[in-house]
Amino acid sequence: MIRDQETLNGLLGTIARFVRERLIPNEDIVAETDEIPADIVADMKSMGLFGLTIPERFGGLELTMEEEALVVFELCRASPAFRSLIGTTVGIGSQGILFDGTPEQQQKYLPRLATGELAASFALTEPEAGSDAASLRTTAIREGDHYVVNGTKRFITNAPQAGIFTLMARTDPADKGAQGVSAFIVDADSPGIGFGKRDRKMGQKGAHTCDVIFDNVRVPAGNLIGKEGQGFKTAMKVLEKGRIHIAAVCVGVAERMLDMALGYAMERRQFGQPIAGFQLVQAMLADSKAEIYAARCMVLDAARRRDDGLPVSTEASCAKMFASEMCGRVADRAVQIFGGAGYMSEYGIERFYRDVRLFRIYEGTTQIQQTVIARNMVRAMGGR
Ligand code: COS
Repeated sequence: MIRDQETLNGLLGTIARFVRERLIPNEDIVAETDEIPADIVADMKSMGLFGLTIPERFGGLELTMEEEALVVFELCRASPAFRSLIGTTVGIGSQGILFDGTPEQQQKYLPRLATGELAASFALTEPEAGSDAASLRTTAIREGDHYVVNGTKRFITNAPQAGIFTLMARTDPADKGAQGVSAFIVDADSPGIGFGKRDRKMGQKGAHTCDVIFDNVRVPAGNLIGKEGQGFKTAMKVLEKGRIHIAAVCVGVAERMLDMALGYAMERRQFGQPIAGFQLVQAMLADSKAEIYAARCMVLDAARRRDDGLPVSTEASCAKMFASEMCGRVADRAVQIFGGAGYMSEYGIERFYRDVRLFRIYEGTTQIQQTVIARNMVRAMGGR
């Protein structure tokens, strides 16, 4: 937790300057090469960005959810690939260890995650288990003091860079649902782990995903997170927090796209004046501004509730659903304001248009968020 406003403002100012001076000038290179330059990765490590959410006693910044959201708003005014580099380590890859890991597991892994020496990935999705996460088929069968893991995980973000995986696997093959699932920490260099080819994606160049194949991988029993059969709940807790984080990502990227659209509308002249003077263009700018503001308020409210220890399942899903859909609408309007130029690569806005499409899909689709929100409403009334 950052204890005073001045220090927080200092951190946010440093990130804003880093985005302006280092990240934005490198966006084209990242898009062309599908890599984040090594010197930028080094800068991100030295700024402590890999340790945003790790407790201070393990060397991290231990930001509250609200502080994390404010940092993410700033960081995401650049291509989302930069945030993605730290995203799984500060988020879904590490938080299971923090929430439900033993003190020994925390001491062993969190300090190296905080410095960026080790990257963490989250291995839940499978070829046949995406939205229906509880149907996963990867097995982890106890043999003496180890579990033997077999199965394939799909679209695993940062897998090529990962030092560890937070893995969800079925320890009770007789149970086909959530109760049979357990969570593990798996070292990425364990014998038997194989990696698929890097996925070729619509956008988010520089952020890497691939299949991870577990072939008789022996995982020490001491790497079980929590108890057998509790892994699905760990995953849900991790994803719930992750949804607030992704909603913050959407706000940051939408603000950047709106800045670009406004800048273009002020410069581009048609019918003898800048197009920003035309009311139909103004409507697109104003709708975007209002929707970003609404999403920003939702993110901060959900974050503060979580910091206060209140349940946020509904609020996290509302924020993720609204912010990601909002981001898609802002991207569409921004391309429209750019007109023909919006369709051309050199203006950069079409890249964001492709990048942000993912936000409505990953870490729970819009339809999953709707399901969670409505189920919570029905259950609160005593239904099922
Ligand atoms: N926090 C803690 N526990 C939670 C929880 C949360 N936010 N959400 C659910 N749980 C618990 C439930 O309480 C339940 O435990 P009990 O049986 O003891 O009551 C258990 O987890 C199973 O929950 P549920 O019955 O709701 O599970 P379902 O299989 O019906 O699935 C959805 C629920 C659809 C919400 C879940 O599968 C999901 O979130 N899917 C999307 C997964 C996803 O985001 N994938 C993206 C890729 S990973 S980056």
